[in-house]
Amino acid sequence: NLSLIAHPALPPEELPYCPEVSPFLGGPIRVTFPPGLSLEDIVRKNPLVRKGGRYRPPDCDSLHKTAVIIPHRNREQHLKYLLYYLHPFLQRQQLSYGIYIIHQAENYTFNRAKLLNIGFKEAMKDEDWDCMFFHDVDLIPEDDRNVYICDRFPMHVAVAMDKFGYKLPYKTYFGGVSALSPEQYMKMNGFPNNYWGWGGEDDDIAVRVALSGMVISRPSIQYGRYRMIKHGHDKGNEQNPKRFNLLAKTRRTWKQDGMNTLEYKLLSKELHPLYTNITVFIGTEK
Ligand code: BGN
Repeated sequence: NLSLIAHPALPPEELPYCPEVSPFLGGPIRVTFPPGLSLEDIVRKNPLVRKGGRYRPPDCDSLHKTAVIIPHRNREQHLKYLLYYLHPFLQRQQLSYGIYIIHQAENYTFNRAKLLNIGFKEAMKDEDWDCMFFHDVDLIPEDDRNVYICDRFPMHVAVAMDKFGYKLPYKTYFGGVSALSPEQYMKMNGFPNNYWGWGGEDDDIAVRVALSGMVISRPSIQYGRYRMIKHGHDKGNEQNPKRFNLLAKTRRTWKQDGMNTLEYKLLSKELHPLYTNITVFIGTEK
């Protein structure tokens, strides 16, 4: 019996394509934070996830290859809950995917956008991903019809967050979760490297989308729903007082700052059971 012996080790080329719409989608997700959850529990619940947090559907060839890039420092609890929800969510969507944690070493000021640039670069060394999801660690998606695939234009995905009353806080908001194809990403020279601390880098990214001749695409407000995990103030991520000035100059700076000027020191790349952990030294503000 061919199907018995050949399954599930069939190479993807020999499997039928996955359907346009996954039959496993369940719609709304009730998000809670079970106490005592461990990474081992999550590993046990996701037997098909391979080393480095990689997955492909066992019985069909996925039409999509998505990398999820998560900037990180000192948020282990948040990461655990995100992984707990994200792995089954992406599997129900029948995606081929990989999850990358980009960990900023040392205690200098945090730089979210630069970590995202590094995540893009490192993930593309592994695989020819067709879509990158740039994902804050404290946002849990609440509906699996919010499919993690790219669109014709850079997509702002976290359009309905609980903390903003499930609507956009303002029209050009681009924070939380966004998704770009490698082509879209390179067209805007990636993200800025010079926003140290909290705020403004997402607005800069939105400006870059426009300056590079694109527009923002968004999922439906019914699907792009997120629950934010409550947290106190992060040390080392104070509000950036320069953000207003930086943002006023984006038009003049975006071509000179971004993927073409990205510098960092790769300290380690480890394949954990649920994610690839990339630890980098990114220096500090000059
Ligand atoms: C905005 C921040 C964003 C942040 C949202 C939501 C700035 C720049 C001011 C010109 N932008 O105000 O970075 O994601 O609030 O919290 O601070």
